Amino acid sequence: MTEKQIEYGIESLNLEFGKEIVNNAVKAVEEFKVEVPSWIFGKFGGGRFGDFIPPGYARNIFEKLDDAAFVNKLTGASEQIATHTLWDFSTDGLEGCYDIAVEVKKAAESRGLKLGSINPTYFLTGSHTGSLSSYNEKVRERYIEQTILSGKIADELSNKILTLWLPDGSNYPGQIELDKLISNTIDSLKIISENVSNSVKVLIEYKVFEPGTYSTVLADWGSALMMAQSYGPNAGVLIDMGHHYHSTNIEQIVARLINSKIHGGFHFNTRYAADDDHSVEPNPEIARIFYELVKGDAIFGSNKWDLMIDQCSSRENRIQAVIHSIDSLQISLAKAMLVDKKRLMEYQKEDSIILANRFFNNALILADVRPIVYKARNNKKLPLDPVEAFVQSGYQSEIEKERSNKNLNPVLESRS
Ligand code: RM4
Ligand code: MN
Ligand code: MN
Repeated sequence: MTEKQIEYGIESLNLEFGKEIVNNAVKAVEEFKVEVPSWIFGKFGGGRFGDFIPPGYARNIFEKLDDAAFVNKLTGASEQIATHTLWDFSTDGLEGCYDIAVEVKKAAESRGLKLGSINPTYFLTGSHTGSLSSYNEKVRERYIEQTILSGKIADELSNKILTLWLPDGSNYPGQIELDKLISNTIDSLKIISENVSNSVKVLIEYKVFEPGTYSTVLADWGSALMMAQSYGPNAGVLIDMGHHYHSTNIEQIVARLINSKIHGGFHFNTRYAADDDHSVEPNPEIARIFYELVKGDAIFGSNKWDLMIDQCSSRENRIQAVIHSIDSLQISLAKAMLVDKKRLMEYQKEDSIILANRFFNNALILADVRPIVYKARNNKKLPLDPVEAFVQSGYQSEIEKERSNKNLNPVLESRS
């Protein structure tokens, strides 16, 4: 879009939605921040793509920080980077190390970044019997210890948010008592809450399935909430887009948690691809989720949720993929900002179902909000199209060259 097109676009949106609403949408996009995951930049590949390894992948946390800093430079929206304890703060993938986290914090700051949410890693070597739910006490102890350390890192070095995702569950009916897995998890969380500072917010993630599983311990938002309640008042629920049945109404879960004043967080990725594989695309569902987040004051306000991109697909260019996600989130936010709630409520009061639906979708689906997003970027002197700016920058060929030459300490090589 040219400057002229942006201005005409804004004028036409002003005429349709009102100047104030459009201005607020521009401001919201300018201020919007989302965390990016360190693991998107790493090797994380394999699966059905065989041994495909993304060219120029970051080999350790410091190279991941370099990539994240470049993404932030182009988008101005992602100064916080989420980390995984055993991928990013460990020399052996078995134990976390506080001193490495201190070093990583410094390295992040020197690149204009901050550490975001800290994710204890429950799914690497030794997790085949689960983590916090394991019937093997030694295994439970090991993961409890890692979580307490992650809590300390969150408290002292990051944004004081600890996000827990457990792969725990069972593969066959009868393999293990379902209620035992639940009570083991509750017991582990109690020990963790006694040893993690109250200033740390703990967000518990759920996932309805894992390939090959018969049961997952934390299958849905209700299970996550139960666990959060057993942890204490600092805990809440973390929604991950890709962790649901296709038919789940995710925006309703957002509304429910906000309405009940439960601490919340959101991992953005794609719905149709199971799990956290793909980039966020601008679509009606994401726009509706943003409508709930905006309405509930969860993006900027006092009830701020922890918003993070969680994706790790390996076939596409991963830096482009994460920038694409940020772009899609900004578009969805702009759409949500266009809904005039007062007028919508009038239709609702009159029980004009179709009119309410058309009015809602006019903003969330039909409006072309690119002029809003571009104007926000213009105001911040950022490239209008950050994916294109990445392509033009030559960064990809630079990292491909540099990262194939340098000798790295194999211990610090990304294990992702
Ligand atoms: C899990 C979950 C977690 C993420 C890991 C990598 O499926 O979504 O949030 O940290 O993947
Ligand atoms: Mn997630
Ligand atoms: Mn996931």
